[in-house]
Amino acid sequence: MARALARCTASAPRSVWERASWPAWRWTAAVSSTARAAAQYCSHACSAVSRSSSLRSWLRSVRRFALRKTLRNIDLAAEFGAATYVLWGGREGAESDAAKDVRAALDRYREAIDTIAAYVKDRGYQLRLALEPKPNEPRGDIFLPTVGHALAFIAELEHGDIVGLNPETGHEQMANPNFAHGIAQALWARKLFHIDLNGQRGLKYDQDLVFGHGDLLNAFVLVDLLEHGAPGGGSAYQGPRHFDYKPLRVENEAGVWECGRRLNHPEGLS
Ligand SMILES: [Mn+2]
Repeated sequence: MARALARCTASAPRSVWERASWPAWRWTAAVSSTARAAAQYCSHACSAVSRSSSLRSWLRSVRRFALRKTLRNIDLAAEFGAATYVLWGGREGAESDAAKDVRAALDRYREAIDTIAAYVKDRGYQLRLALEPKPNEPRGDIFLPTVGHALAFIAELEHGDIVGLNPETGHEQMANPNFAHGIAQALWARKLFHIDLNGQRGLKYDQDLVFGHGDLLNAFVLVDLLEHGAPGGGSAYQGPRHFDYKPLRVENEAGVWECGRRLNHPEGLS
């Protein structure tokens, strides 16, 4: 089963790609410890048929292919005991403003997400879906570019009760809104299902730096918000804290794991 999951993500970018060679025990440990299944859109991102888009494709055959692949991946996520299924729509966008009818694209995406959510409910899976917004890269412009756009989209869903957000620090800061404010609004809407913490230095490509790099003051306020509910006080977030960053040590696989170990035990940094 682990090999099947590895195959599903074998075409994924960056660190997910590197995980394709993991043994079964490491897959199981990684998925269960982060309570996160491999993001389905990662598995579509490099597929030739998804070049223009997948769940929002103009071609019904591509949409059906993407949906079937996603539902198989949902089955795997449930089998691994994942609590959250992240959807990052990396290929869902455009380079030309006149190329696509955005309203039709949103109709198709709504139909796809509602179908996936209904499937999760029908099968009795204890899974929630978490959309991960990003403004651009790999597409010139990606649909649902920010936390605010995604929240507005979720409000239009039939099964929006199990659909929420997985915001990523760098993705928001690539578009320059205040990340801590966006997270506060997601909490306010009870839609913060998962969070990807990393670092970004302003308006440029997706840097995936270590959390705290870039806007350190905003990172401080964010931690205060998540852990202490500041400035109102009280615990504000009980969900997973996921560090989605590019490891600094990539000389070999051991270096990647050492980087993660030191993030969890910063007192051991030297
Ligand atoms: Mn992410």
